[in-house]
This record gives sequence, C-alpha cells and structure tokens, in this order.
Amino acid sequence: MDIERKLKSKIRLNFEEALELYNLDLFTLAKYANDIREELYGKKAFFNINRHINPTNICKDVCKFCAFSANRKNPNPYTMSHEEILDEVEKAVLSGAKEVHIVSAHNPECGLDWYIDVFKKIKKSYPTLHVKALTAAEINFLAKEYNLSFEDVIDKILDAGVDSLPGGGAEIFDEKIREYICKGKVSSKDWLKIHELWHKKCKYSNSTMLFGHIESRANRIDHMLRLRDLQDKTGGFNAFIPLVYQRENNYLRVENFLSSVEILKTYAISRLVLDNIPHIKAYWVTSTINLALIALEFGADDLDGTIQKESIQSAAGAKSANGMQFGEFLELISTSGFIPVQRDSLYNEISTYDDNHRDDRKVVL
Ligand code: V47
Repeated sequence: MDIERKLKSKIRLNFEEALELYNLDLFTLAKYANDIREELYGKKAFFNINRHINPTNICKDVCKFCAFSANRKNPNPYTMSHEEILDEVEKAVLSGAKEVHIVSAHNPECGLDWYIDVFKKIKKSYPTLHVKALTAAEINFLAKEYNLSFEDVIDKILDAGVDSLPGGGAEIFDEKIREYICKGKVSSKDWLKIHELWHKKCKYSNSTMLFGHIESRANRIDHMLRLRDLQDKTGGFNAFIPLVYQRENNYLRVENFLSSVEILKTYAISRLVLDNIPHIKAYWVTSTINLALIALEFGADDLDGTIQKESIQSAAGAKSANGMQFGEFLELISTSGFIPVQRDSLYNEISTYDDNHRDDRKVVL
C-alpha cells in the first residue's frame, strides 16, 4: 500500500515509511497531520501558566550543545538557596502559575537530600501546585552519585511530592550521535528505562527530541519510534516536544541550520508517527512564537506556557529569557485562528478563551 493510502486509513507506519514522509511536500504532510489534530482537539490550542526554575547551572557533564551550564563560555556559576527557590515559587503562585518546572544542571554539591528537601518545602506551602521536576538525566545522575537504583530515587522524589517528570535529557537516542554531543550523560536505554519505571508508578511524563544539529532525518525517526514503542507499553507520555537546536555560546559546531520547512515537516511527522502520544508541543522558546503558531496548522496542539523566566535555551540564543505575558499569549493564539485553552499539567482544561475566535467573530462596521 502506498504511503498516502496508509495515512488516509491511519495505518501505523514503519521506519522506512516514516522516513519517506520527509519526501512528501510540506502541505500534504500538513493536511494529514492537521486532520489528526483537528479530530482530537478541533481548533483548541493548549497552554499553561507555569514557571521555570533552574536551581543551579554547575554541571558535572559536558554536553556540547549546552550553553546553560557554567563553563569557559558562560563563566557565571550559581546555585540558588532553598529560600530563593521558595521565593520564586511564591511569586509564581501569586501570579497565577499552576505548575513549576524545575530542572537543573548535574551539580555534585546539590545532593539528593537537597532536592528532596526543597520539593517537600514547596509541597508543604502549595499542596495543589503541580511540581514537574527532574529529568531522566538528573535522576540518572543522582542514582549514580548515591549508588542508588533508579527506582530508589523515583520512590524518594515521589514521596517528596514530585508530580510529573519533564521530557529533558532525551536529546537524540542514536548512540553514535549521543556519544558525540553528550558523552557521559544518561544513555538512551536508561532514559527510556527511567520513564518506564516512572509510568509504572502510574505517573505521567513528557518526552523531547533535540534536533537541527548533527543528526539525520533517520536519527529523528529512530528517536520517535523508540518513544512510540515505550508508549505502547506504558501509555505514560503526555506530550512529545521537538526542541529546535539553538546555536549560540556552545561547543557544537553545526554547519547547516534547519529551514522552517524542515522544522514544520518534523512537527507534522511527529504527529503522524506518534499515534499513541496525545499531545505534540510546539515549544515556542526554541521554534520562535511565530513558527510555533504556524506549527498549530502542522499537527501541534500545545505551546507550553508563559514560563516567566527561561535560562536554558535563552543562554544559547533563544529570545525567551523573560517568558511570555499571559495576555499576549491569548491574543497571539486567537488572532492565529485558534481557541486558547488554559490547561493544567495533565491537560485537564481550566479555561477556554473563545470570545475572539476568528471564525465566530462578526465584523462591526
Ligand atoms: O534536554 C539544551 C535542551 C532540554 C539546548 O517536559 C537545548 O514540558 C535547544 O526538556 N538548543 C531541557 N535546546 C528543556 C526541556 C523542556 C523544555 C520545556 C518543556 C519541557 C517539558 C521540557 O533543553 C535539554 C536539551 O535537550 N537544550 N541546550 C540548545 N542549545
């Protein structure tokens, strides 16, 4: 059966077929990806009010693509105190945040107890605030530092109140590329293992893919298929987040940068290949808000959130250091022809802002 017939009949694609999708023209891909998106969510575009907190940038690992961790190019090591973290959490809650996203570098000075303690303090003060914290790379780091199993670390952070895991640290699963761009970081196998163990506790997590550096299209498809296989087993991934590589202040030399067409194709292909992951997040930080809004026509249904402060990708050149204002977010989504839906971290809908939805808008002369 040819590939378009398979797409029409929603038959699952194998590796070769998924790779072949890149040879379809952009608008054919958009049509099939958008059909799925519309069937699932109509014109809704999801976002949340959240706050990113990155407690430390001191890192034992040396990932070539990273501009966040303190190093020769970024000589400003910092570690926040618990008081400073709680202060930020309080400000976030007062400004309406429903989620804190806490991700750090791998700092041997911040022990497991340091994390456990701060999660407990946050939960004690704000029991209903969703704590999305610790990537699989951080869990791997903590397990190795303390000679603990992944499950031991998972049990401890669950007990301390962590609600879900962010998708970071996945980068690209292909072992050769991984060895070059982030040698020594959690292996692909262990990244998947940690998420599997987390899902077995009946908890949700996200998944990411860093693309647009030295990986090939085949590496991207392989990455998506490894996620699809795990999702078949557990069903625990809420979202897939393709992260567009940001090029400044890091040690990865990349000759050719991706075109917007290639980025949009990758969003659309992820919607088509990951038939078992409910949400495709166009993380506006790495795609730019303009392309993220366009990605809503290419299979994506979620834009992440207002973030308030962003330190990882902005260190590498993204224009995201101060997040996005809530009102601006609403306006941009609705003037793009979508219905802004504020969601919680698990995609329960909190508020729908459809007053300005273009199709319903009457022109008053
Ligand atoms: O794993 C690091 C990426 C990730 C660069 O789960 C870079 O909801 C682009 O995972 N260019 C951390 N990306 C961020 C992350 C994330 C973000 C938003 C939402 C969620 C979620 C997760 O940032 C890392 C790495 O892949 N990253 N350096 C760079 N130069």
